Amino acid sequence: MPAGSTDHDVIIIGAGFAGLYMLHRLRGLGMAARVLEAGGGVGGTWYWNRYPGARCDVESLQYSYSFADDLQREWTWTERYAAQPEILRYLDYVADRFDLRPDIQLDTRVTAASWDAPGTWRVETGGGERLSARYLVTAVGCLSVANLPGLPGSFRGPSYHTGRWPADGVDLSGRRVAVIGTGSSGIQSIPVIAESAEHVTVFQRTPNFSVPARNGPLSPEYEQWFKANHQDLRRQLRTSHSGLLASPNPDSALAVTDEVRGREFEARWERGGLGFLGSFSDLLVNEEANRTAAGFVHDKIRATVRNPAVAERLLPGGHPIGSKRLCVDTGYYAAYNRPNVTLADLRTAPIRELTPGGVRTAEREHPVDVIVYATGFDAMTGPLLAIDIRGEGGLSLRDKWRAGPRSYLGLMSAGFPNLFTITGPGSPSVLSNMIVSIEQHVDWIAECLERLDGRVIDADPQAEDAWVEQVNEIAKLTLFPRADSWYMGANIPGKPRVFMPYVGGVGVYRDKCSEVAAKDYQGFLRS
Ligand code: N01
Repeated sequence: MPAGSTDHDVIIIGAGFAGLYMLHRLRGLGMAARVLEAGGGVGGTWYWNRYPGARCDVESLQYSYSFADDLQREWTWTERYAAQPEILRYLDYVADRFDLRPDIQLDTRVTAASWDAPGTWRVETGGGERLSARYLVTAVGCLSVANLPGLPGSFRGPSYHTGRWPADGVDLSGRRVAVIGTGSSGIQSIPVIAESAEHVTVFQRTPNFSVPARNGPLSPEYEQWFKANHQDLRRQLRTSHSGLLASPNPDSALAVTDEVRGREFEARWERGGLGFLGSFSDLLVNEEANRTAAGFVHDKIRATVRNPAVAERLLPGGHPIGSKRLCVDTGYYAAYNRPNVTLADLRTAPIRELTPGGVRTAEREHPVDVIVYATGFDAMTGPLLAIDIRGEGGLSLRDKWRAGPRSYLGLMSAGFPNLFTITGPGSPSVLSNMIVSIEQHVDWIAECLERLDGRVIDADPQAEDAWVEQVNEIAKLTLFPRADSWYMGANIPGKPRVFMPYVGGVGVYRDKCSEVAAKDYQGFLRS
């Protein structure tokens, strides 16, 4: 299809896993696509999150593209869980391997996009460039807008957010470091920073559940087996609940004896990783079942942390395990046995202000040289709403989503024709192996564009309403809404409290999307 009166057929925003694959697929269809990327390189989340200890919590062989047999044969991962530099090398390799770079424009932040009827998206960049395309695809990631808490006072030393870590690294050796936040980023970075820092003070507002990764070198035998069975394993990932090979146990935690339950938890704790939540089928839907898993982790924390008072302060209590993203760590709890790690519990002594030389809580001043903000992201909607997106009749996405995101299948939002949102709110996205979800969305969008053959598509508002209701209804059947999590928008002051991802599972969701396409895009309007 020729670009016609627009500069490009498609503009893709973002050059992470999603944007790179989208570009590759569109090239295969003969479409003229341009990727606009804010960063100075490709990689998306893996370009920005370079903090010490940054590592994927999904196993490397599963957290990789499946679309090209050659690619998966050629690439060798070194560890069970890949560290950030290795994933970034992989994405750079992919960009070169498929010759994607000529169509990727780096250092280009999209600031606005508006629909110009009957069929053009007009896109503006921070550098003042104006581009147009018939279709717009966002590949902006779910966790790419950093949340900085804006504490009162001022600190004279350097401070860094984990998700905006300087590309040339930061030398923290011999420094007194404050780490604010104990989500996945804090929990991964604290033990690594503690190895070289003079002192680490951890400012914890909410204790989090974490399970051991049991990371290590990837065994050549396992890799060979995975590659030999690539097709079948990838099919299993695509049809599973979470996009992971986690072998979920179909039994209820309450239907077995204490001994059997303990053995199952222990086996999964020893194996390491997110599969712990698959110990029993009802951990995320039944509070009593959930408490058994939480109690098991509490015992592990008590057994690991030598100072009983510190151990008690590390016990997560206010939310069911798994209702906030489960953390996967290497040596997190044991780090509190080090003489150079101190826990500052913000529940008993909140942060009052930053001082020139440190952080003052209600209790005392903690002198530090560097502050690391591991304070998370304005998740899921943040990256989309950071762009001033305007659809039919100037409708602003910020206005439409004021009370929470509304989309059909997480793929399109009614009133914003020809705009596709890869892993948008209302799709499994962050509750799944992101690569499985990204590939599914990219394939669905590519097929849709091919079949549209230049026509305009929009979500039917009725189909959207029904989908939003379904997303909410399924979430209510689970324990997820019980937590003040970023899934709920609860970490950002003023953000509407709505459970944003689709919790029904990637297999069920994939079937639904395929069925919609097979029924001639049921629930979408074309003109
Ligand atoms: O962010 P978070 P993250 N004062 O929002 C605290 C993915 N990820 O960057 O819970 C003091 O989870 C906040 O406290 P509270 C993964 O999906 C993946 O760690 O709001 N503290 C919390 O402890 C993950 O879930 C990997 O009370 C403040 C922390 O900061 C997601 O990214 C690695 C505060 C933020 O935790 C986000 O993780 C890393 C304040 N004013 C991340 N404001 C992988 O392994 C916030 N906090 C792939």
